[in-house]
Amino acid sequence: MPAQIGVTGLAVMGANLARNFARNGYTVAVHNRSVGKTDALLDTHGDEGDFVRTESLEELVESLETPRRVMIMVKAGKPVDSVIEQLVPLLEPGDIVIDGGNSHFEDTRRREAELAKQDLHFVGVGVSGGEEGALLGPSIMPGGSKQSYEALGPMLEKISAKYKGEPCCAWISTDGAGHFVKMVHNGIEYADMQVIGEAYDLLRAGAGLEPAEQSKIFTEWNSTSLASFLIEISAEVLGHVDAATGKPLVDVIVDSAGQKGTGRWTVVSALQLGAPTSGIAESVFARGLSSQRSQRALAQETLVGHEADVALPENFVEDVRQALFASKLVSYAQGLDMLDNAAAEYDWELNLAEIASLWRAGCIIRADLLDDIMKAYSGEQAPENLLLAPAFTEAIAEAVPAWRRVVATAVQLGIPVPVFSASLAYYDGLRRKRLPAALIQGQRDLFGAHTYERVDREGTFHTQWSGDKTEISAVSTH
Ligand code: NBP
Repeated sequence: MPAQIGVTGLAVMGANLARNFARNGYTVAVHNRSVGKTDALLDTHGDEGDFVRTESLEELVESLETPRRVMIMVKAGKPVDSVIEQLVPLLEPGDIVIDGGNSHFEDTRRREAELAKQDLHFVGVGVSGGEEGALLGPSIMPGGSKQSYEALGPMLEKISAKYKGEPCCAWISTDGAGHFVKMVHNGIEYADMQVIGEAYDLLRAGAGLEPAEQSKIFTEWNSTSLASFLIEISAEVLGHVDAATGKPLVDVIVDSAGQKGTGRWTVVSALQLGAPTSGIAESVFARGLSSQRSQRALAQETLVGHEADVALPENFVEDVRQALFASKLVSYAQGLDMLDNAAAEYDWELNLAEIASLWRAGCIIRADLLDDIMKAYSGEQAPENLLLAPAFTEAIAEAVPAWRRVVATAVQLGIPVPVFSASLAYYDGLRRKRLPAALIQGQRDLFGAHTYERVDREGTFHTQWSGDKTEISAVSTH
């Protein structure tokens, strides 16, 4: 019997996705550049379903039913182009090439356009959930043509995570939209992890709570509006004791956070789109700063803190929980707003309610909150910003007093809270009646004749700063 899908690239993600397809009843042809990984997969898990062992891309393609579905799960970047180059001459019009790796969405746009010229579908698929998700059910964000989704979607939906029985997989939009949405998911993930880290730091350095005590607090928080996978695993990490030293594991881990690049991509893209994602950006910068170990070592000896000796607010732990919740909401608001910006720029039809629904299970940012976010965008009139959806306007308003207390206390104590404070600044910036941008427009007009608009009249104006300072109507050069 011909195989229904082929997977090439059988490192951890590819092998687990192949097993997931097989466990769900599909016949899966498997291939890896070096045959050892293929044999290792089949030796260990070959009895989990119907696999077809292949040693070359020719064999892989020959083993598939038409239209062929070939999923590439190799390292992102040049290896993907190399595999595509080898695959294309073997395929026929209508076949579907799927890239399930963490490719940059611009690469996906380029590849989709190139393959479309040869009547081949190229589908960039965002897959979230790590190794375990790939095996047990990830959150899946496919882009590419709608037509390709008809042939591929049901299979992806079947292997995806389920939230109350609903698949966490749906067609996102054309070309690179799936990889773009996955990238923004990762940006939100960075911010989500950082705000949890800031809460931990405040409770440790501010309130003197040991990791084991904090583990219990995080477990309690996991039954509040913060309930999420990341809070759950934070409780687990904080509760873990290092076998070698008997110390909390978190105390023996070097405080320098790594990154593979998707957070950075999100920020670069946000800057290009002009989308204000300050919380996400600060979370990427915070990882960068943490890894500047030699500068930090020197600064610890040199830079003065002048921390104030302030008393903690009365209900500090609850205040921190609320500040964490509010900051997290802002990260989601910024990420979703960035998707709106991208939809306009790249001509994608992004359904934010559906995207939030895909993140409710399987992925790293899965959280109870996402069901509420989905509902907020499901009405007739989608809010312009998540924070403007009535339920969230109310929820964040309740947290504001605690949020301000926490940020003010952190500043006094010299505890850095870049995402808590950037998120609060975003919130205030959004709601403020007048922003200092008016002065910036004045400055720009003075040094560069960039013109300005007035609050009381339509049109574009310029003051003749170097002349008699009269105002003239002008053509905008914003
Ligand atoms: P890796 O990213 O470590 O890539 C290893 C695979 O790429 C092996 O199968 C290797 O073949 C193959 N490969 C390389 Br390297 N260069 C190749 C080339 N020129 N031609 C053909 N094959 C080549 O695998 P992974 O960790 O399973 O990740 C796969 C994708 O999934 C990546 O894009 C990654 O970023 C993404 N990912 C996603 C998540 C998630 O949570 N969504 C997690 C982890 C990874 P070989 O065995 O012959 O060397």
